[in-house]
Amino acid sequence: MPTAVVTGASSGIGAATARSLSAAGFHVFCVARRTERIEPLAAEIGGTAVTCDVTDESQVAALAETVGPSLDLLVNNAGGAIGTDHVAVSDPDDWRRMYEVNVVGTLLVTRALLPALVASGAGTLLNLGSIAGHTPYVGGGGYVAAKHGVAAMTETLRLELNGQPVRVTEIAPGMVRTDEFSLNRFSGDADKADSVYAGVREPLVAEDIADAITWVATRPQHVNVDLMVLKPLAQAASWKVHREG
Ligand code: 8X3
Repeated sequence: MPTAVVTGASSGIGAATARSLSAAGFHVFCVARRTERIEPLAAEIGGTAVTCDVTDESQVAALAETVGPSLDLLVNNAGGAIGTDHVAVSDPDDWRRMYEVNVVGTLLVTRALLPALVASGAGTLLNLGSIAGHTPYVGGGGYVAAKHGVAAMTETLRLELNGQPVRVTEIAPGMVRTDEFSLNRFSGDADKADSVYAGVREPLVAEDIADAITWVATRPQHVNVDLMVLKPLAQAASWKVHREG
């Protein structure tokens, strides 16, 4: 049975991806900090729950031990946004935290699991970027900067791994309505989180992205999808969203 690691599996795109990959025949290591979220998910899909903070090197080393010497697919999904402050008034601690979880966390997990992906002889590494990683928007601030970092890291990795049996993909979602992304961005303020999606007829949902990830992962091994950008029909760009009412 092919194996997959999904980080940030406790909610949203990560949880949906774990389910989707399991349905496609993968044994999924569901990775997140919140054990109480990933244990029932792993039980539901017959996977393995691994409690791990991706920004903690020793916890990531323990994750690699649990996964073992060979791995077919790594989905670096853990990440998130904090606030929508303009650059001029941004809190550097917010930027540090966003860089830490989106960029350094992805680096640590990639570094630890890359030998196993290579050892499989047919590995796939898939990073969750964002449209924010390609086009800046007002208030995008540290999130835009961090996701540009993820995009750059993904391209760099593809260059450095050329000749190795590991495919490298970036999935770049636009507006996806998940249980936690906007709530976290606005420190639990449900009204602010809801306003992100106000009047948008049909934002993407986590399952839409999970579908795309599973499609990319199940292409024949010689097919490398470099970048996939997914937005709802109502979103022409991060800053151009059609709202009704
Ligand atoms: C999420 C997309 O537009 O909120 O990565 O930055 S956006």
